[in-house]
Amino acid sequence: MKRIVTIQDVSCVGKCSLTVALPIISAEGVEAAVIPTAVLSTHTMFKNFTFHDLTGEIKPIMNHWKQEGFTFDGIYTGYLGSFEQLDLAASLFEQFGKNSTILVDPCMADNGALYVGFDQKFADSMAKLCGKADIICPNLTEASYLLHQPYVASGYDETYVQETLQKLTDLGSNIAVLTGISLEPGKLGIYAYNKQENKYFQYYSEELPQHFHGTGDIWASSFFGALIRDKGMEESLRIATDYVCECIRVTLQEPDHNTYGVNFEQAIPYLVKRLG
Ligand code: PXL
Repeated sequence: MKRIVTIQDVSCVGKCSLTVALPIISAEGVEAAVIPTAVLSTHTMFKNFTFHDLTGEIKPIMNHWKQEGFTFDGIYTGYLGSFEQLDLAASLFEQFGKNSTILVDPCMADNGALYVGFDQKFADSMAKLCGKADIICPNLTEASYLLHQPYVASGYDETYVQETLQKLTDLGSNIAVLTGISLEPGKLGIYAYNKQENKYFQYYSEELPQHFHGTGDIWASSFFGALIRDKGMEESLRIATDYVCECIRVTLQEPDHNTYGVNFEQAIPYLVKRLG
C-alpha cells in the first residue's frame, strides 16, 4: 500500500487542511500519515479562532520516524503558519524525500489577498519551499505573491497563464499547476506545465454559480492521492478537478448547506468510483 505524509494544521471546524486531507487520501486507498502543525478552533477566515501551536512536536515526530525507518511515497505540504514551519517542511523533504514525490500547495492566499497573518516576506519563503518540490499547485493569487506580479482576477489570456507557469517552475519545481483557471465563460479548471518535457496540459469542468472556501485543499488532496495511486499525471489532474466540481454540485443540492466548505464527504463515492 502506498503512503503519503502530509504536514498541515488541524482546523477543528472549517473543512480544510487535515480534516479534508485525511479522509480524501484514505478514501483513495492510500495510507495518510500526518504531522499536525497546530490546532485551531476554525480556519482563519472565522473571527476569534483559537490557536495552539504544535511546532515543537514536529522535530521529535521526524526523529522517531527516522528511528523506525519509515518511508513515504509522497510528501504533501498544505497550510504552514510560520517561517519555522517552512524550515521544518524543508527538513522533512531532506530526511524523507529521497525516493518520494513532493507536492507543495502554497496555501496562503485567495481572491487577491493573503490570509490573515501572512505577508510578502512569508510568501518569499514559501517560494523557496516551492523550489524544493516536484510539483506545486498555487491558485492565481498565490502565484502572484510567489512571483511578485500583480494579481489578475479575470480577463487574462492563455499566454499569460503559460508565462506564469514557466516563472513558477523557474522557482525550482519540475511541474506547476495553476488552479482556478478560467479562459472561457462557464468553464473552470487547471492549467499545468511540465518543465522537463516542455509540455502543457489543461482541463476544465463546469463552473458552478457559487465559489466555496476549502476547495483548494480538496483539489490538492484528491490530486495527490490519485497520483500516488499511479493514476498518472493527466488523469490525476482530471480526477481532482471533476471531484471538486462534484463536491460543489452536491453542496448546492442541499438547501441549507453551510457557507464555509463543500460536501466533499457525500461526493466520496464518486471519487472512489473514478479511481476504479
Ligand atoms: O488552506 C486553507 C486553510 C487551512 N488552514 C487554515 C486556514 C486556511 C485558510 O484560510 O486559515 C488555518
